[in-house]
Order: sequence, then structure tokens, then C-alpha cells
Amino acid sequence: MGMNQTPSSERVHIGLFGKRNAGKSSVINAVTNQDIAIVSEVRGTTTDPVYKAMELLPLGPVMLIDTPGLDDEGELGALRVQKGLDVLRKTDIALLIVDGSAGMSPEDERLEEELKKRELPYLVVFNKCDLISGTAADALEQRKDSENEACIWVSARTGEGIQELKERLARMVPEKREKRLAGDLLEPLDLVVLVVPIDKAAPKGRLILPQQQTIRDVLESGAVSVVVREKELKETLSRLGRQPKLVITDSQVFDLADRDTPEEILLTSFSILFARYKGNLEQAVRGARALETLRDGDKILISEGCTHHRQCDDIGTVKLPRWIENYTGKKPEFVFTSGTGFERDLKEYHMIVHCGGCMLNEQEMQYRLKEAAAQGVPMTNYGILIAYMKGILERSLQPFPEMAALLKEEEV
Ligand SMILES: Nc1nc2c(ncn2[C@@H]2O[C@H](COP(=O)(O)OP(=O)(O)O)[C@@H](O)[C@H]2O)c(=O)[nH]1
Ligand SMILES: [Mg+2]
Repeated sequence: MGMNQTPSSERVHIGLFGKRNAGKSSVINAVTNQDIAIVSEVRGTTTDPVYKAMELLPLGPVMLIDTPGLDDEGELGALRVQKGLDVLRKTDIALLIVDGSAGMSPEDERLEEELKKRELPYLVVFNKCDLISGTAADALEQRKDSENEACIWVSARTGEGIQELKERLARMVPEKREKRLAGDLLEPLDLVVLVVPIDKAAPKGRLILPQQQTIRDVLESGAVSVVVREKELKETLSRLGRQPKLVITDSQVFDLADRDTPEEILLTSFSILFARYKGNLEQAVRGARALETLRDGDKILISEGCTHHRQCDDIGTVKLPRWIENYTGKKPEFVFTSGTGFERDLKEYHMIVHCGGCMLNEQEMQYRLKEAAAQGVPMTNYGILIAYMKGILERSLQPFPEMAALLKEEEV
């Protein structure tokens, strides 16, 4: 899969179901204007589900899934039917294709029941409307008008109704799940403890943006945040009266937070939440591991999104290089950039360490991440690299087990 292609997990999966010869494969061909599915008069031509990723206007990126007929007979047939039903689990929108000249069969009705039971958005597509004429057509026309029926009439052969089908599909696309900082980890009234160091480097009289945004997100999910300095964490946890769901700490004081947060409480950092929210947590975790293959003289690009952030500056230009040298025992060459500048040619770098990107919009951050990935350069961020070097990344990935698993992979 190319870098710029929508990953299949982000595509709307549209499954086509129905009896053999209803015209499932023909409808796919008509919708896509391509002969991607095998159409034949012989029943049961499609024996395995066929997946086709494509851009389908006005829907956007979709995955069309052509399934074998629901009415296959015999042992092999039953297996095919099972495979077809397996597809249901991946389906976002189901199309029940019915031969309109024959009408709904008991199998079709069973499947419609199943779709309702699973609360899957679906549409009954009466195909072959070109075969219907005269009084039969009038009768069907009446059903077409009935409001409640999620149905549409089409002809894969003549193309009638196919455009309308696409438009109906576009309107059925489930709303994209909104990205959250922490809200998706929380239930209403859950307690969250935020650890915010207030030292010389902290801006006067206010909190920094990532902290504000996290508090805001906790509020939105109806949970409760308690904000403390690292010094007060231990005492606060012991006095809270109930166990918080999560402790979120500034990366700089992670070791302290790690020590003072009992193991049974999930602990993570603002950097990790932001890497997940704005960036690509997986890329950042993999990127941190590039330290393991660092050699003397390798170039490391340390890049900051903003120019006037004293706190970041100190970490980026002073602390990080020192920690990297201590951790690896190597003498790399550090290159620093800040602000809107981000080099085009990254290939000379062994790895890139970027700030959390609180001042960059998601588009820009995504651009930088994609550019690094496209040029094959590992890229991570301050917080994740610091956690990695301190051996606490694994713990801070606790709320995201599939990311923690990356640290155990053999390949660097
Ligand atoms: N008249 C007519 N025939 C169709 C239409 N759609 C499909 N067919 C025919 O029905 C048969 C079965 O089509 P196919 O797409 O293979 O059905 P599937 O088994 O559900 O995938 C083929 O002979 C198609 O040419 C249609 O809209 N009108
Ligand atoms: Mg077929």
C-alpha cells in the first residue's frame, strides 16, 4: 500500500449480500464502472468474498466486498455462506441485493432480520428493474414510495438508479469517529490526575496549550480532572478517596510520576496523548527505537515547531542531546531547526526528533511525519524519546496495549 493511500481500516466497508444471481457482482461493476467482479449466469460464480478498495464519488475511499450467494447448497455451499456472514463483521454499510423481478425470498428476509439485529445501516437494492414493466412496475413503484422501507430500485444492466444508489450510500456513511486526546479513555465522572510541573521554565501565570487542551477534553467527556504539581502527586493520590482512572504527566517529571503512581493506576504523558492525537503514535514509538542502531557521527535532526518557547528550547538543544549521548554512548552530530522550517531532504539523517508540535496544526505535523516516513527516516518526538531512554515508555503506553507491543518486536 502506498504512503498516500487511505489505510483500509479508514475505508468505509460496504458489503453486498444476497442470493446467487441477484446481481451482486453486476451491481458492483455498475457502481464502479469496472469489470472487477465476475458476472455469470452460472449460479455461485463468486465463491470467496472479493475485496476491492477504491475511491467512489461522492463517498470517498471505500472497500467494496462482493460475497458469495446466501443460498449456496451442500457442504461447500455452507462454508461459502459462512464466509459471507463473516464479512458482516467488517461491514459498515450492507447492501442486500434482491432480484427485483423475483422479489424478496425467505433468505433475503432472514438476512434483513440479521442486519436489523446488528443495527447495521443497510439498503435493500431491488436489481433488474429493467425486467419489470406494466402493472408489475406500477405495483413496485408504490413500494418504492413507501417511506419506511430502506430500499432502492436499480438496473445493473441499464445503469438506471445506480447514481442514486451512490448518493444514498454517501448519506449513509457513518460519521467519522472524532479524534480525542483522552476522552475516549474515560467514562463520565472518572477521575484523572494531571501532573504539571511549575518551575522556572513554565510560562508565567498560565498553563501551556497541551495542558489546557487535555483539561478541556477531560471536561468534555464528563470526567473530573485534578491538577497537581509533581511534588503533590503522591499525597494527592493517597487522599483522593478513590482510584483515578488515569494519571497524565508532563514528560519531564515522568520518573517522579512513575515512582509515585501505584502500578494499578494507568499512567501516561501529555506527549503520548498528543502523539496519538496529532501525529502517529506508532511511527513515534518505532522512531524512538532508532537509537539502538545509532553510530558515532550519525546525524540527528532535532526539530521544533515554534521559535519562542523557552521550555522546549532548553529540552531540545541542551537536555536531549546530552541524554541521547548518555543513553547510546555515541557521539552523533546534532542539527537543530525551529519554526516553520522543515528540511525537504531528510535522507542524510539517522533519525528525527520533533517537539510535540503543540504550535503546529495537524496538517503540518502530518506532512512532516509523512515526509519522514516516505524518505525512510525514523521520526519520534521529545516526550516519547525521553520516556524510551528512561525505560518508562512501556508503562506510559499502558493505556494503548497495541503500541506497547511494538516495543517488544524484534525488528528495529
Ligand atoms: N436484466 C438484468 N439482468 C441482470 C442485471 N444485473 C445482473 N443481471 C444478470 O443476472 C445474472 C447474475 O448476475 P451476477 O452479477 O453474477 O449475480 P451474483 O451471483 O449476485 O453476483 C447475470 O446473467 C447478469 O447478467 C440487471 O440489472 N438486469
Ligand atoms: Mg457474484
